[in-house]
Amino acid sequence: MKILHTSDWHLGHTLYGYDRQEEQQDMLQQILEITRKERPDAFLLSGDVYDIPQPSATSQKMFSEFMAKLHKAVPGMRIIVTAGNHDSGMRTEAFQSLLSMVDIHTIGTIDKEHPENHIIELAGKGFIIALPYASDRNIPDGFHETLCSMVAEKNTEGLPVVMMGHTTVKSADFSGHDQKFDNIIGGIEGVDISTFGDGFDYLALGHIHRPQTFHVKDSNRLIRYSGTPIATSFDEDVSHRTGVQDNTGCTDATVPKDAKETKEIKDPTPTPPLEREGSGLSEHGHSLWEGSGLSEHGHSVSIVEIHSRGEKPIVRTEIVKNIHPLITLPEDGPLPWNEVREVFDGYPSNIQSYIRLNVAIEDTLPSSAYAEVQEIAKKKACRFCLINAVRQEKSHTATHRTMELSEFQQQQPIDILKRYYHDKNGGDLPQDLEEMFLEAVKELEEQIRES
Ligand SMILES: [Mn+2]
Repeated sequence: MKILHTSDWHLGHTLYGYDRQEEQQDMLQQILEITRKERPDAFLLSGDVYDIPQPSATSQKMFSEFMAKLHKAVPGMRIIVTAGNHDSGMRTEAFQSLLSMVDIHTIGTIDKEHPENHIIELAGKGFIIALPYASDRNIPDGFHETLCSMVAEKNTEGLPVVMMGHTTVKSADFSGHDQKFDNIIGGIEGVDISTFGDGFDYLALGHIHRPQTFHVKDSNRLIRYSGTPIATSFDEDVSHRTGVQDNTGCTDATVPKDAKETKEIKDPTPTPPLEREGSGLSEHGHSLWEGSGLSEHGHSVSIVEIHSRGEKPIVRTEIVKNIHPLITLPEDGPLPWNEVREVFDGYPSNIQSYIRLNVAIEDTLPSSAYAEVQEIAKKKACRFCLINAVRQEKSHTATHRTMELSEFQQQQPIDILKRYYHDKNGGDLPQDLEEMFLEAVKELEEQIRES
């Protein structure tokens, strides 16, 4: 069985108020061409089709026209679309009866009464278990295992089994993820891999925008996030962070030919205090997966081939390029305002990219900075988005060290905030912020008790 795995399209997404329709149409066109070339048996879209639960008519039209093209391009191919946390589950299913006539399955909600509705059989090829995003309490205990055993019963020929989901798995790498909009993702740690049971060969996940693979220990099973085909935030610069040497597939024009590991830039997006390590340990201390074995070359869709049940899936990526790349200047990290202004002034005027400027400051940004930047932007084709003021590390000694999971679990939320604030700003958390935070936590706890 050959599948194309993608997720997190976020159709209708705007970046700092700029419309991205043109890029999204181009992204879809590239995915169409890849599909035409690869001719998979199934096309899997693992959630976050749209950016918001009530997408505009334009976004919906973009999606439905694309589905029609996809179906026409490879007529026998199954298309399976599940809802992500950005989608409305009910809306995802609105046209299901009609779409199923052309082998398009849209699954938006958990069907406890009819679990068989989550199973799609590709005769003689394999099985797909399709699960949308759902909060823990909407998924009955052991639901994944029930589905796996239903499939196992039918699967007398030993065909491959693929599961789809939209969630956070433990130890996933969040870097670049815009958590402002995704704070309801099953806790900071996410779901233990064992939750999914062992009745699948490949788990096609959506939700985390950074592509990554987990190898389930002592088995051939793979769990993978395909990642976003085009970035939804400046921090989703996949190729930068992986330090890929061969960058032929880079989508981001800031990556030089001899791309090397760039240091992490301090940004306003929170990163989780847990840092990913070489292996993930479950609560019981045994390793559930081993580190990623697949190198990542920028934003892409994944092509997966599995020959039979129990055999190791073969994964490769097909690059998707963004016609309007997201660029952070200066390339080598923040500089003082005067220098950044010069860098921006010297940026080619004909590149239609999005621009973020990283400015190193000691106290505050010069008040004239925005006016000056607007003036420069007027002469250029690029879309200026923001100035990211990065406070210079003063003499403070950051508590920058990895915390053990057990240690982290013993921390109070306020301690985590204090640590985070200190790492970010080099000082102590102001009293008023502390009070505000404690009050919010208290309110939340009351709400949880009442519900
Ligand atoms: Mn997403």
